[in-house]
Amino acid sequence: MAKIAVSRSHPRYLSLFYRDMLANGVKKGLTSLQGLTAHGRGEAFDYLIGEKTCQFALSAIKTASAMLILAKYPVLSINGNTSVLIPKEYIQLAKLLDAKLEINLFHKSSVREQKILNYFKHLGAKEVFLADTVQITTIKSNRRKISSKGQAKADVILIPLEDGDRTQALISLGKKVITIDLNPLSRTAQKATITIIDNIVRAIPILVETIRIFQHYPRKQLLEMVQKYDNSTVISQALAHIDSRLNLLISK
Ligand code: PTJ
Repeated sequence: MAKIAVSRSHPRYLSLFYRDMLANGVKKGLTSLQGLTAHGRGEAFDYLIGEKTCQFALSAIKTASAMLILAKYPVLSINGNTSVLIPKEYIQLAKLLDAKLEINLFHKSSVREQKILNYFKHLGAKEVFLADTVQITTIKSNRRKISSKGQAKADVILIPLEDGDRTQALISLGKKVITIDLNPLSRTAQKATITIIDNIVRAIPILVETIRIFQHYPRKQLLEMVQKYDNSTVISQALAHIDSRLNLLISK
């Protein structure tokens, strides 16, 4: 990736850093132009949340870790934004879980698909699947295309940064979907089995560390965590957190 030209002393350094990363991603043909506006929507929600990993996100991350460890065939979905924001940590996660990596683009482009695949291989990913002949017939967009070796066979799928109808369609097919989305109101956030309401750049490293610890836990304990989890509570807690932050600011 190109060097990021932002001074570390800038009060919004991290925000500018990730914007630059995505802008470089567009220049390299990895991220879609639309990915920049999608990131802006995420940033707006990050402001409302307070730009930190909250308790509701940690609770979702813990359950997601348990679910991914218990999964028989976990698949991690990659799009143009995730491919530049946290590629190394994503590959690390796949190795840790022995999970499959699959590229699923919303804005159709076989050239971009191939560039993301090459980039992941260059960073050390062994195998990366592309969408092939399998289609989820209930979906109209490009998200209907999945891999016969990846999501078609998966029992648990991580689908971050997506406000779409794929999550509901995959759940209707009997699969479990974990998402990471700063917007608790997005369709994917609302429909997923587990919604991690946090910035992907903060959430994935915590997910990796939690999985490292939970891998030593007994299966029964992990199963209990998954059974006890209620996603609607987590979404309500995120909305209540935003509401109380705004009320506090209004009363100041
Ligand atoms: O590379 P492609 O063609 O697959 O396109 C990727 C995007 C992200 C452009 C595409 O999937 C898209 O249009 O996404 P949406 O439907 O806008 O959904 C993206 C969701 O991710 C929104 O709900 C954002 O709030 C959220 N989001 C954006 N940046 C982050 C984020 N959530 C967590 N961390 C972020 N950094």
